[in-house]
Amino acid sequence: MTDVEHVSDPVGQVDALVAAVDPGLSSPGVDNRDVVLVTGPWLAGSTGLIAALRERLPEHQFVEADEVKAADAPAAVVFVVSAVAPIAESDCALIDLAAQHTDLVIGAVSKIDVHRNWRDVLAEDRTRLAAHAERYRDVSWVGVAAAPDLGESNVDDLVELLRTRLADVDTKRRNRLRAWESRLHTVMSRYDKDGAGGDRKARVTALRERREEVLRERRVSKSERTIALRSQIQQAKVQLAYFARNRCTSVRSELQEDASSMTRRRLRDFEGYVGTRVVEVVDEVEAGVTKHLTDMATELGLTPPETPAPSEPPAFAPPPLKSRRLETRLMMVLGAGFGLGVALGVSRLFAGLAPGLTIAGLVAGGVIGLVLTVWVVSMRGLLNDRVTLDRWVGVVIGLLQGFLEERVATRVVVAEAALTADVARRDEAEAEAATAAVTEIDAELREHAVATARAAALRDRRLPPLQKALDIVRAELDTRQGQ
Ligand SMILES: Nc1nc2c(ncn2[C@@H]2O[C@H](COP(=O)(O)OP(=O)(O)O)[C@@H](O)[C@H]2O)c(=O)[nH]1
Ligand SMILES: [Mg+2]
Repeated sequence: MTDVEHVSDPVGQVDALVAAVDPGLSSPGVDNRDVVLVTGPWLAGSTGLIAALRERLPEHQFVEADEVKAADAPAAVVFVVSAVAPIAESDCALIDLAAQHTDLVIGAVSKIDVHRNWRDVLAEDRTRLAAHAERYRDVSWVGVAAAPDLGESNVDDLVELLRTRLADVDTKRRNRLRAWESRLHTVMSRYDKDGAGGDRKARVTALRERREEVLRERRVSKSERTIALRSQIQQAKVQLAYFARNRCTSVRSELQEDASSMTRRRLRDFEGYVGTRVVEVVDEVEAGVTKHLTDMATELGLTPPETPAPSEPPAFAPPPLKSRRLETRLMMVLGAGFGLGVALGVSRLFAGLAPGLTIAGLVAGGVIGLVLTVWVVSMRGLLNDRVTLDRWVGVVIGLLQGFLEERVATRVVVAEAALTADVARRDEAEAEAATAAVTEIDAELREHAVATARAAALRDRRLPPLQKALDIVRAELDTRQGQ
């Protein structure tokens, strides 16, 4: 490569250097713009400095940061920082961004008219920026006062520096090298990142967690529902049996009370009345069982079991009131004896008191004896009926209780079967949904793994030439510095 070539087309020369390593690397992908970018942190004095520079160097174009695009490569970057304090790490990051595609960077410490110690600040800025990155080791720093509070502006040093550096042919070459360096660096780190699956890592982790969660949820909900159903069924058994017994006890005492105050007139209707009450209690218990089972199913998120057809209430024999003929006869005999005794007693009493009234006494004694006999016999009969009814009520309710307990047990067993089947159905549906979700997750995980492996292969293939090109660019930048 001759010097003539080098001077006439420094950009093409640098590009050729890189393309020699890999013909695919034809351009660093930047727009060379013949402008000077003047930028810096907020209020450092860029706008003021640009105004002063435009006046002093009309042959050059000066722009602020908002006038350059990301792919633009300015010919030079003037980084303005106030002399009020040394730069911070955030300022260095700003320089990195501004000088991404440009090698020529000049540091300008502004407002030196008001900050007497600006030289110390400048020295500190130089040290800090050099420490931030190797490439800034040889950055030139100058002090400026573009818009001083008093007197003339002072940008002479900067103007002088810009004039010589922009006229230097080597500047273009170095700028191009710098553009290549950052381009190669960016491409390499992208290959690196893709190959390591960095972008996918968060998604892959999220997918793995979701997969675990789906499986765990499934396990938990399955066993939870089964356990809950079992315990609810046990409770239903106990509570409903107690409910049925309780109803029987209260209806028994109600009916027995009725029986104990039974009158002869109500005697005939009593059997029918007991029959009605029995049917009512059966209906009540059936309704109670239905409600309990329905509530239970709803609470467990299951379909309530079907209500079976109502069953026939238990049949019972009528009260044994008529089979008392023998006893009645005996009572008649005893009553007659008792009546005769009373009649004799009364007639004697009359005879003793007034002998003239013996006949009347006999008649009166006979009448009283007869009345008493009839009364005693009928009282005895009623009392006997009451006792019979009381016992009969006990038997009927005993039958009813047995019937209800069996009915409750049967219904709970039937409901348990239906609900268990429902749980199984739901479990199966959930298992299917979970399997589908896991399959989908696995497919995506596989996709990521394949894509990452592909990116890693690409990285392994692409990195060596890129690294070689980068080494060459860096070597160029290092050895020909300051030419
Ligand atoms: N004393 C002094 N003040 C300056 C100087 N340059 C700019 N300033 C003041 O600093 C402030 C910010 O200036 P400006 O150029 O707008 O800064 P920008 O935000 O970086 O564009 C303004 O109040 C200016 O008057 C300077 O050289 N000396
Ligand atoms: Mg401004």
